[in-house]
Amino acid sequence: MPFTTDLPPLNYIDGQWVRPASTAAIEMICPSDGHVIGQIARGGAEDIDAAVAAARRAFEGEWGRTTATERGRLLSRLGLAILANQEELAQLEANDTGKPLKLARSDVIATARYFEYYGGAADKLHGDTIPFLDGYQVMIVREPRGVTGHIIPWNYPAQMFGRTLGAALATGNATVLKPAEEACLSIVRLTQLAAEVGIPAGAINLVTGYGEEAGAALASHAGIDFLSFTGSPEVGTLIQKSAADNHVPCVLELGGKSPQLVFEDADLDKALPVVINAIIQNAGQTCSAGSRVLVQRSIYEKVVSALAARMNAVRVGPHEADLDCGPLISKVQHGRVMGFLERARKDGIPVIGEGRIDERASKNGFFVKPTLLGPVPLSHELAFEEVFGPVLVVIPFDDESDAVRIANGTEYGLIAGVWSENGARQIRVAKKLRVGQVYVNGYGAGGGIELPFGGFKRSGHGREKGFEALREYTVAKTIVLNHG
Ligand code: TXE
Repeated sequence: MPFTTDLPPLNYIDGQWVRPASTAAIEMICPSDGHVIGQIARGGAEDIDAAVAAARRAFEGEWGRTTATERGRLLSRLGLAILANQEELAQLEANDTGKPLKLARSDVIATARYFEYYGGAADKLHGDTIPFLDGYQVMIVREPRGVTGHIIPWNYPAQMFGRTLGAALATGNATVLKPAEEACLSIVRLTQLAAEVGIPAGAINLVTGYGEEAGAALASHAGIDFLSFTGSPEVGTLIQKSAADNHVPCVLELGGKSPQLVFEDADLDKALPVVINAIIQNAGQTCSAGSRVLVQRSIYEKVVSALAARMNAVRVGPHEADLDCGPLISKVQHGRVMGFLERARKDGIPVIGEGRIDERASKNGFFVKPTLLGPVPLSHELAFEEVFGPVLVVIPFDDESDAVRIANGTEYGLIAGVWSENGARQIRVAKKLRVGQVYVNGYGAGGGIELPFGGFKRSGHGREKGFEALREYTVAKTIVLNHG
């Protein structure tokens, strides 16, 4: 019996589950075999208007009057409710995204962690005082931004819900969320849980639908005070332009072409399994996927043959088979990744390792063989374009400065991994990389709720996760008191 869900194709606005103005629905497809697993509402501009108005009322009403401690308690309760329903959420997530069940399960635990973390952090953000003129007391208080809009992608729907709403709600904002049309059923369920634990009406408003409809309406809405977007650089540019029209600040997280630098003094036994995992996790559909491996020329042959052996052992299959990799999210993304591989073949880029698609994989699923290619010249698109699939490219380098130059040589700058046993080199290189996170002798694709995360250059700006996100979702107000 194929998995289906009876979650209703409704939006959640002002504490009520409501039909979209258009009454239309979008079918949700399981990427493992193409069957329809459920429906979501096809929300549009009218629904976004209603959601923004509800958020404003909540911000000026009951939700706006909650104390930080009360908000923290509600978020902690949501974390516990997620853990109590973790298997149901994981099944929903795996069927909706095609990711292996074990990954869906750890994603759900990470989602709970976001609410645990921000539940605990809610009353720990405090202001400051500044020494000023005689007879004056100056206070800096941190206030919520107000109504925040959130547009998020399909690669980690549940985690994205936790990441973007955890910090916004902890700091007292009222939110409007537009998840991705490709996968967001877990988010519908998480919103139900948020209502069940008592998060007041209007604090979370959910409008599902297409990016060009509901998403564009939210991004250009004059009634919001802040926007958070995770997705492609192309749409990120549109979002920033819309935000600028309304003088609304935004945080953008736009993916990357993250390098993993392997120096000749690296511990290869430690490094190589991590290097491969950093690209096959979630079938490479991770903003921080380690998609370029930069290898010092003196160890190039040794590293490439060891990486090829590991890539050849990677197994791909449907989510329920729980292998190393699942399918890609959609036919569109499948076509996009296959296009990169096809062009690389025509351009004569050698394939040096290739994973295997399991016999249980349906012909209707969006499967791609994880592929290792190299050496890839710096001028080739595979050396600088985000593929967003399980495609790892190898690029040789001569010395430390060459490695840093190549690592920084794309328009992206999200995260990086440095593999070396030389302490001075570790810190020298980490400081020179123009990225938001550097892992030394490790790689943290997608992990680290506590760690500020965000990019340089085309990878976006602003920071999500960790305590830094609490600052992002608040503004400093200066109060000058004349007691002279
Ligand atoms: O992203 P989109 P797509 C990259 C990755 C991938 C490529 C395309 O390289 O191959 O983007 O993926 C909403 N106004 N990343 O097409 O379109 C959309 O509904 C407002 C990296 O899925 O950017 C969804 O909710 N909103 C990435 C969200 O934007 C709009 C994760 C992301 O969709 C809109 C995903 C519009 N005009 C893709 N158009 C990462 N940083 O992790 C779309 N949306």
